[in-house]
Amino acid sequence: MKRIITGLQPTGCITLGNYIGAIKRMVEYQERYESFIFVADMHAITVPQDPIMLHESIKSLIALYLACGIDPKKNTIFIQSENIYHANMSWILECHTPYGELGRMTQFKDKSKKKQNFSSGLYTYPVLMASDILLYDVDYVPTGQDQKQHVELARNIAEKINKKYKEKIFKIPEPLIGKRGAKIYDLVDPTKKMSKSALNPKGVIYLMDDEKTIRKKIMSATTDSEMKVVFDPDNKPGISNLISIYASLSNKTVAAVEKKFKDSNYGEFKKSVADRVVKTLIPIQEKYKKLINSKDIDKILDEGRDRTSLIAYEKYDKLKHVIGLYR
Ligand code: ATP
Ligand code: LTN
Repeated sequence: MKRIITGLQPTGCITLGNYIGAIKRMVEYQERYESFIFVADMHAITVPQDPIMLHESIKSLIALYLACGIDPKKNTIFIQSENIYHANMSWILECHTPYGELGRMTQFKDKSKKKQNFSSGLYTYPVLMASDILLYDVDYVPTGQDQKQHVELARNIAEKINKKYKEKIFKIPEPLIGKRGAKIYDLVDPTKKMSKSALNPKGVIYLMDDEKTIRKKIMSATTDSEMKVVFDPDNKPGISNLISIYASLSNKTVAAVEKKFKDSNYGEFKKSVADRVVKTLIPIQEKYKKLINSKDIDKILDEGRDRTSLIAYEKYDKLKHVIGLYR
């Protein structure tokens, strides 16, 4: 079975965009791949975090993974900071990564522009991500388009080290980017990605929003004056986004959704989208409430930490030996 790994950062509240673009895909992949999924808590501290909020978000994200259908029998679920080899190997990888290459990363350029005193961690962030990936000899890395450049950097680092030490230490991973329509946009400004860190919450559906809030946000989503439920992202970004949401949550194609609503007005269509989102999120929220204080989570995380530490130790130790770091 091919192996995959992905992580989400425990920053802010998880959105419908994160669910459709990342978590739901992992639920589908768990049937086909040997899957590793983790909470990228060390990536989260590349920008300032409140310690209490961060602590709460870590466990909350694990409970959400489970509530969304990530099956602990089919996935290895863990917290990045509980496995010491991620940071240890990241240091060795940093020492093999040209300084200039990190400065070219789009995410770094965007995020560093917004802050005056950003941390060095924001700069080396992609190397830690390379470590997350390369420790496990994965075949694929499911992520959004925004993370593709980071996966490419991981490939470059792996190839460089394999070549330098003339040994196949690392498997070269491939990004697994979701298909078109898997990117969800802000409901108020449908030209912008639906994002955890959006300033206006009206455009963002959070996984924990109650039914009334979900309906209100969808019914007031920005559309156009044409009154045709047709997928045309350039000219009708609002309606196209709602079509994507409906298609993804009902596992239908965009064409099938267009056909289903060809005689509907926007009000009727929006109501159906809202029904579909409510039908998806309310059961997740109920499961989440049961899981968040359950002892099962600790057991799953202990197992995840122990299993991944064994695998990661082997790779880290091999690398140390190859580069001469042993007595
Ligand atoms: P931020 O607002 O801080 O940039 P984010 O909402 O983009 O956060 P991340 O933690 O960076 O969230 O992303 C987690 C995963 O969710 C990534 O794989 C990313 O590609 C995916 N994702 C995030 N937003 C969307 C979206 N609007 N549509 C589809 N996938 C998304
Ligand atoms: N950078 C990613 C989170 C992340 C990740 C990874 C994803 C950290 N390490 C390894 C895949 C594989 C993000 O912000 N979405």
